[in-house]
Amino acid sequence: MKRTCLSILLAALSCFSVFAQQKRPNVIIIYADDLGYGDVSCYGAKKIKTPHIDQLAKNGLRFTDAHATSATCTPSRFSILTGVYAWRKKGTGIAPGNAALLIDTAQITLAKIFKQTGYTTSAIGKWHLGLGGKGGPDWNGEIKSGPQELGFDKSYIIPATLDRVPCVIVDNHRVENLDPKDPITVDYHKKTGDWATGKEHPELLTMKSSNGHNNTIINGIGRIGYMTGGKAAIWDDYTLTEKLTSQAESFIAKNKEQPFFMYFASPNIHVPRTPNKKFAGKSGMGPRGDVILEFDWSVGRIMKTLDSLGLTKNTIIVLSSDNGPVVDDGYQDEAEALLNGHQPAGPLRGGKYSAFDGGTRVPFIVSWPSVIKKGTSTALISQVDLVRSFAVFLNQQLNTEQAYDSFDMSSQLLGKSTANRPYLIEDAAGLGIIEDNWKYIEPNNAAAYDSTTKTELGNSKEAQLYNLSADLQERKNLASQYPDKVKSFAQKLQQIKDE
Ligand code: NG6
Ligand code: CA
Repeated sequence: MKRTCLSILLAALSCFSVFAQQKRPNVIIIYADDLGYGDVSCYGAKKIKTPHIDQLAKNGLRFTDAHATSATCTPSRFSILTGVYAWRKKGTGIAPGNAALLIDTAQITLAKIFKQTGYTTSAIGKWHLGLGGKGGPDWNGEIKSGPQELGFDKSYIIPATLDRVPCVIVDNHRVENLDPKDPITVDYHKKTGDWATGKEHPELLTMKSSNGHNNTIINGIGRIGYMTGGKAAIWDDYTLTEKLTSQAESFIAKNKEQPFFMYFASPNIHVPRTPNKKFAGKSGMGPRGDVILEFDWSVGRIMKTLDSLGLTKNTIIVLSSDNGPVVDDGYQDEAEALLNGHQPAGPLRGGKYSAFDGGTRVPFIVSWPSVIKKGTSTALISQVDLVRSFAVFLNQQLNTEQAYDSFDMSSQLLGKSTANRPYLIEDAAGLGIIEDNWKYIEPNNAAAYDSTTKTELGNSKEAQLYNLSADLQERKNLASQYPDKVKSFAQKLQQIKDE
């Protein structure tokens, strides 16, 4: 379903009046990694306090039914930046650290929308969308294509995840602090060089694996993938958040006079969880809780920077997460033992990797103090909608082929409407679709339960149908009672896949 020209025109006109009155707002997306619906206090967490995120919510709009497009990272990031579902393109699952760039540089992106309108744009933090052309990046040369070829004027990124090699920062097109005499080699199939692996030398580990994570040891932590070289370029796990946050602060300060767009993708709260000493032991929930505090702190730092520069009122902040929560994601960090009754997915079933709502329904807060009325919004909305919504907001024309899956939800983002998205797709092992508070999960052969992460994955060989208004927990499969609904959902899903 595509939006009509009329609706685009109307929305553009309504936003134009907002613009006419003031300078174009700065826009910051703060994107957490694996932060669950129940992990922050403004979404009901009782065992942990996230004062800065809560303050953002208090002065902004807190969405209760907002979704990442996928229950894992790479596909959600693909969608938030392109407005297209990742499952339409092969090879967009969780990417290895040496993957080639997954987004076509000809594609429209969120960054391009802003850049074309004269914004200065940056990507800071976790990337995990591949880098370089076919064959992957040249870590020792110019790393191209990447964020800068997708509309970001500046990028300062970790290539993949905290647990994937290479554990280095890529500053624009180059690895930061790389000594040319000590080149980097990365391999995801076999050992390269003589650096110890977790498998061979578990005695060298400061954080033990609970599953996988037994390839090259970097800073005492076994990672996924093998690397050697680039010693001077290797990040420090315990100060990485601080470093990335400082970059974000500098970018804001440098661009205080002109509109800017910043995609700040925090590596928190993904594994390995290595809180700075300021937060270690502070949550009482072990490293997982401590890195939630660290994430909240970095949100606070960004808010304080805006405040000190007088930018708070005219800056839109969108805070969300790339997928739902996971407790044990492959390291022995006591996350489970120290949960103390905390429910990372809040009232939802499942979590990261899951087709149940815990997989994709995530915190989503929008704040723009000079314009958006504070409150909560029940609107069903997807992160894939940001591209078209901001295009409308900035009066940019997109044809229907661009940002294909993105709907204009600008009125909902501005708090002027709580109308639901007509339907919403969730991507885990199979696809799910939500419409009018009914949810259908297509039958698939994947496991129903993952014993390593202890996640209810929501997969079944049978069709599943849930009434989310009466059964938020997705416990009662009503498929056999409503065969017509199942049929029409299955048809609709097929039609969307075929589009
Ligand atoms: C899994 C990893 C997990 C995490 C995930 C990606 C193992 C056993 N598990 O394969 O630790 O890295 O991939 O997470 O290796 S994501 O948030 O980037 O999608
Ligand atoms: Ca993630």
